[in-house]
Amino acid sequence: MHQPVNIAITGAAGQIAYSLIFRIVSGELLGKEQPIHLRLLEIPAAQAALEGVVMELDDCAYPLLAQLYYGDDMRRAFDQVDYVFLIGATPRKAGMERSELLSINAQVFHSQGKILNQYAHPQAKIIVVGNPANTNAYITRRAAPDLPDSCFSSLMRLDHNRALSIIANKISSVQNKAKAECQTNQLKQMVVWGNHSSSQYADISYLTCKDIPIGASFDLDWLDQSFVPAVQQRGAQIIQQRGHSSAASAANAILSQMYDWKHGTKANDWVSMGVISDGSYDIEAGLFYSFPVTIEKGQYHIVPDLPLSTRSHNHMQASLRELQKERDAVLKLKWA
Ligand code: NAX
Repeated sequence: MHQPVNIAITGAAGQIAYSLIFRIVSGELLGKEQPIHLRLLEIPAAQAALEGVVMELDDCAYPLLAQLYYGDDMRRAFDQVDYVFLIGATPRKAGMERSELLSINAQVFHSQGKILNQYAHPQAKIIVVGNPANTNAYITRRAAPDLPDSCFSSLMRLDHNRALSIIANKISSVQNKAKAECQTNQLKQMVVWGNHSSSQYADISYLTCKDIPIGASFDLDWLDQSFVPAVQQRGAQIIQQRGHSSAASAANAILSQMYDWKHGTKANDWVSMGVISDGSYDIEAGLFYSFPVTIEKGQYHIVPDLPLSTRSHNHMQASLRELQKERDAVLKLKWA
């Protein structure tokens, strides 16, 4: 058995956390030999629901759960924390302006960033999930100046997975073959650029299937009129069907993003991840933007020098402009 690691999850009584916590504690993220000190953070109003989640955790009798804190104390939750999942956020309510939501959640992530700065392990891996995820990551990072950029990411893996699945289905339907003929894990080098919003751009320019380039085989009209909007609108479509936003698929994406961040990306492949821009691809440095990244020894690197078509560049700049607007709006807030 290894030394225990500290894992914190905010929004722990929410629907995504309910699909995530049990998978982590069962060993799916760090293996069956890795004991876990788990910290579950919630607002005071959700403590009763959180206790219910904890009762269920007890009932699983997980051998890897070596220690558990649950409550509303950020300092206890983030003390020497190694892996952080910032999921908790205020949802948008009927009649609420997007700017109002941005302002409420900005304050949440600003205060969490400050406490992480003081208490987290200096090499912690922090994934921001609560929306608007990229701007919340920007705020969290800004409030934690003593932690390196490399500690922070925002969740873009759900969008990446959605894009893979749509393409796998498309290939299977065009070839009129069983889905097994094109598994998502045979597709490599998918990119979703930009913001986790409807301005994001799913890009198949570099896509390979069984290591053979296939990007050029898709019809541009289909890409522009069907594929790109389908990925952008998938979240809204799920809300319409289910009456709730994506939860199991979001938890699955969070687990995959952290898993790859810890264990590394596969040969000849990359993943889409919201990371701080270094100015690559004409994206303003300092903003959290989804790039293709490779990961080695726990460190991510933006894939350099991919050729960009004018079409791609235009899409990417549109998403950048949206992120700049969000950033400008939160920087106008008093506390920023
Ligand atoms: P839920 O409303 O089910 O759960 C959110 C939980 O967060 C609630 O229990 C609430 O009490 C708690 N919370 C609120 N403020 C908190 C704070 N300051 N500290 C700790 N906990 C706090 O939402 P859920 O469906 O779990 O979604 C959570 C967030 O993920 C939302 O902001 C949602 O928009 C966002 N998503 C982001 C995705 C991404 O790809 N980046 C995809 C999935 C999801 O839509």
